[in-house]
Amino acid sequence: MTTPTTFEQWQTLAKNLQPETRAFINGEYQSAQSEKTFTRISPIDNQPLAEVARCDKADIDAAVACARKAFDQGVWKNQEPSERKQVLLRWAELIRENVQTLALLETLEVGKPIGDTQAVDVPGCANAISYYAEFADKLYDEIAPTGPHDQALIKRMPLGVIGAIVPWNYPLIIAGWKIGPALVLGNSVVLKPAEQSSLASIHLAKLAKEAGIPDGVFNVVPGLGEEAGKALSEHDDVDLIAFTGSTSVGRLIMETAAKTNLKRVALELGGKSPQIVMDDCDDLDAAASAIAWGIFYNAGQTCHAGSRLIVHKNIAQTLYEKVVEVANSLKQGHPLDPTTQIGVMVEAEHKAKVLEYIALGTQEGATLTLDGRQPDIDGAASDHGFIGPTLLTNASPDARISKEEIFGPVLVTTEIESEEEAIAIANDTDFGLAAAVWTSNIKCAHRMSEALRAGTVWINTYDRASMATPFGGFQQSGFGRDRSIHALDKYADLKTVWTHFG
Ligand code: TXE
Repeated sequence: MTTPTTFEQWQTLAKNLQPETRAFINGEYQSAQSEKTFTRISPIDNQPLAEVARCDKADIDAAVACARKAFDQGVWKNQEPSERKQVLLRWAELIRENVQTLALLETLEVGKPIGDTQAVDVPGCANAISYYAEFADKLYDEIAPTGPHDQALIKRMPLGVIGAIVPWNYPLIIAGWKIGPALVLGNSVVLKPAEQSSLASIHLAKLAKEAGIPDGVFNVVPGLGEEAGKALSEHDDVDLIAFTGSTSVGRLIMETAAKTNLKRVALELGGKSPQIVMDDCDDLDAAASAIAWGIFYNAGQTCHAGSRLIVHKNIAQTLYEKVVEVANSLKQGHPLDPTTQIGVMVEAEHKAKVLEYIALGTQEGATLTLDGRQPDIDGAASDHGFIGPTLLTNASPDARISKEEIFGPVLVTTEIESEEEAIAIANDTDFGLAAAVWTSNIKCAHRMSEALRAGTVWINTYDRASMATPFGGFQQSGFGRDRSIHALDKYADLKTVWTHFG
C-alpha cells in the first residue's frame, strides 16, 4: 500500500478501517467473558469509532493465569537469548511496517496529528522494543569479589508476570517503554491500555504473535480503569505493576499493592515542569521556540510538558512576544491532515477541565496574554475539540494554575529577579519530572541543574531525549525509570548463587 500523503487519502483509509477490538489472551483474540463492550468515541468528530471489549476481573484472571503458565513453562525465558532478540527485533520491524494502521488508530482514538503518530509515536514504540531487544545477548550478569575458594554469582532473574497499565497521551510509546525491558528479561506481560486508546495496543498483539512471541507471554486486556485496571493491580499473582498515569491512580495502585501481595510498583505520574529563563540567555528565539513546543506539543497533554515559565523580569515582555509569535505559527487543524501540528483534545470532559483552569487563571489574577479558547481553525475540522495555545502571564506562584497539572496547551508564567528566587519557585511543587534552565552562564546552569528537584534537567534546550537516557520523576512524579539500561532494574530480581569449592 502506498503511504497516504494527503488529508483526503487519510480520510479514505480511516473510513475503510475495521479495527480489532477484542482482548488478546493466550495468543488469541477474544471477547470479554461478560460479552460487554464500551464505545470509544473519536474526539475528532464525536462519532463512535469502535465497540471495545469491556474486560473485567474474569478476563484479567484468565490473562494472568496464561501469563503465569507461559512463564513457569519457560516458553520464552528459556529460549536462547539470541533467539529472543531476533523475535523482538522482528516485532519492532513489523511495527514499523504497520506504521500506517497503527498511526491511524492512535490518531482516530486520541486526536493527535497523523504526522506525529506516524513520525514519533509508532517509530518510538518500535525503537523502544528494538533498543531492549539488543540487551538479550549483550547484558552480562556479575561475579562478586570473594575469597579464592568461593564464587558468588549475582544473577538477574525475571520477576514473572508484569502488569503494565498505560495512559492515552502516548499509548504506543509508553507501552513500548514497559514491554521492551519486561520481555527481554524473560517476563510475561499483561498490558491494560487506557480506555481512550485501546485499539493500537490491540493491533500490537497481532504483530507480536506474527513475530513469534509465544502464546501467553504478551496479552492485551482492554477495559475501564476501575474494572480491568483495578483487577490487575489487585491480582495476587502479578509481580509488578508498571504504571504511567495520574498521581491519584498511582497512589491507589501503591495502596493496593501494599494490601495484596506486596507486588512491586513503578510509577510515572504527573508533572508541572518549570522552564527557567535568566536574563543572560543569549538566544531568546531558540528559547521561545523550545518553550512553545515544550508546552503546546500534543496540545499540552504530556506529563513532562514545560507548563511553568519562570522568567527574569528584564526579558519577560520580549520573551512573551516571541512565544506568542511561535504559538501563532503552529498549525492547528484536523488530526488527519498531515500538515497539522496541533490536533484536538482527547475528550470533551478533558477539554472542559482545561477550559475551567483557563477561567480560573484570570480569576486568580493572571493576565490572559494569548487566549486559545476560540482557535481560528481554517475550516478543515469542526472546532469542538480544539483549544489553542494559551498564555497566562504574571501568575502568582501560589495560584492553583501554577501548582496543579492542567494537561492542556496552557503556559503559566511568573517573573523573577534572581537565580535563588527562580530555584525556590521552581522547586515549590509536589512534582519533579523535568525542568529546564536557559542561561549563557555555565556556572549558573550547573548550580541550577544541581538544585532543581527533577528527573531530567535540560540546559538551553527542552525535550531532547533518547532511549539511552532514563526518564522518570522525583517526589510525587513517581519513581522507577523508563528508558535506558536502568529501566531493566524494575523487571528483575537479583539472585546470589554462592559456591564454595575450598
Ligand atoms: O488518568 P488515569 P486519566 C494526568 C493528567 C490527566 C489526569 C487524568 O493530569 O488530566 O492524569 O487522566 C488506568 N486502578 N495524566 O484519567 O485515570 C486507566 O484505565 C488501576 C498524566 O486518563 O490515571 C489508564 O489505563 N488502573 C499521565 C491509566 O490508569 C486504573 C498520563 C491512566 O489513567 C484505575 C495520563 C484504577 N483504579 C494522565 N483507574 C502521565 N504521567 O503522562 C484508572 N486506571
